[in-house]
Amino acid sequence: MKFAIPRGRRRTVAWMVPLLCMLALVPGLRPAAARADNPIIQTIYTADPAPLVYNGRVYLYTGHDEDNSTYFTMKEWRVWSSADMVNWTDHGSPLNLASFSWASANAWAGQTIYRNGKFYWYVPMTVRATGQMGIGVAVSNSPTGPFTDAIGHPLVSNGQIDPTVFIDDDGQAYLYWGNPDLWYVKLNPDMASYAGSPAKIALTTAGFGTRTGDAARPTLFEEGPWVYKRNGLYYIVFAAKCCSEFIAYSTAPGPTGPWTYRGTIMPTQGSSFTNHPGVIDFNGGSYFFYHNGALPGGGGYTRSVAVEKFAYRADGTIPTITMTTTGAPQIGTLNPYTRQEAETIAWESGVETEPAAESGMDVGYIENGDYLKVKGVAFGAGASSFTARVASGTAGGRIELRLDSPTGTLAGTCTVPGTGGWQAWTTVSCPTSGATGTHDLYLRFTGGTGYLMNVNWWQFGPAGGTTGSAKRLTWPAG
Ligand code: FUB
Repeated sequence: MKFAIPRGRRRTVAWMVPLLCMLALVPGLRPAAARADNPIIQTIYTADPAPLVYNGRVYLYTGHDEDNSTYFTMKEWRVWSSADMVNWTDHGSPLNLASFSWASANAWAGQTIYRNGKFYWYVPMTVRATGQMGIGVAVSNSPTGPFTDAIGHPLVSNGQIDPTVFIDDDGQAYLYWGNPDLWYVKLNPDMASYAGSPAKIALTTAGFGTRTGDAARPTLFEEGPWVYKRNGLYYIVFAAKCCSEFIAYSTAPGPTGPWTYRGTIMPTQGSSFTNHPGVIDFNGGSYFFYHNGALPGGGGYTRSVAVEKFAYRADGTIPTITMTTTGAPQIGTLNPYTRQEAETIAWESGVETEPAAESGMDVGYIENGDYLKVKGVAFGAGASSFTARVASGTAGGRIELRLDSPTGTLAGTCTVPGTGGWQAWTTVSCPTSGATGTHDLYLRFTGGTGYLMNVNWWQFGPAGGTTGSAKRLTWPAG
């Protein structure tokens, strides 16, 4: 089903294309457009990243800044995932304010953790009955949901925000949260109740640095704590000072301190007066997630999640990390000979995503000249065919398969017919040639005016394979 989203940001992205083409003519600037893969999500504005490593993938939980926001107008949370840190799959929104009968507004920064076969997502919201911020917990059997309210009421509610959750090696789980204070409570093994009472972590200047000019907040701690343990050392990374914020961190020998302030991780940068950290180790590397206002139309209330790879120093301290437009390097390559969701994207121009009636999400709102970039696609000895699951409520269009840029080598063109509806799915296939080795793949959409088609998934057939027919096929849904 089509639903209306303000399209101002999309149009602003589109006007960049001629500019980038002109820049491409300047010696030394040619690859700039193709390399800009950070922020990692471009279809909507996202904020407050909370990554979780599970089963060989990074699941990324974010908030969603509404287009044209003039406040933290946030109604839902979103989930994305990636195995390679550059191509991110959109899993939609499995949790929103309506999931909590007691909540009324402000779907702000949360975090998800795995325990005993279930995923627990801690999120702050306004409690309707009190008008104060409280923290709820949602639960699911899957990292991508659906999530439901685990207890039917706030887990904690003291007007403060930004929960982070951590399970120590002895199995004790801790929930931390706060702005302006820093609170914690020991969670019970069910992850949805707690023993004892919430307590404050003492905000000392030795522990959290010195802020000047604000007597009410003598330390740098502002909000957005992210607690974890690495090589026996406990870390709390947090948004520091306001406003604009920077990201700082402290370490401790135990989960509740005593904390020692260690300095800046990410200086104030990036057109958003907030920032928000999420830190993981994945596949042998360390990654720092944050948000900024780098997308067109971006700013303090229209933020976007980005990521950088970094290396801890030998003593466990964290180097200064600077925002980039390139982001983290790709881990491995993407296999085009297995089915890939169309909503697995490194970069895009002009498209949006939506729930697909037959499965998962689809890419929609596609107009002439829009494109998807999928990074580091390993064609190997060569592809001979391309198959895509498509729908069109108009007359359809064409999918051009281009290598390394939206105007790069054309490896094939698939014609998409009108199918009688935006969720009336059919499968089309076309021959391809010249796609060998590893390339960034661009699915560039062409056709008439207005919306052309939706795409649910795609897959190449290898040279010598059996899916090289140019005819239109009708395959079962899913
Ligand atoms: O996204 C709303 C609020 O902005 C978060 O809860 C804070 O951490 C800040 O990023």
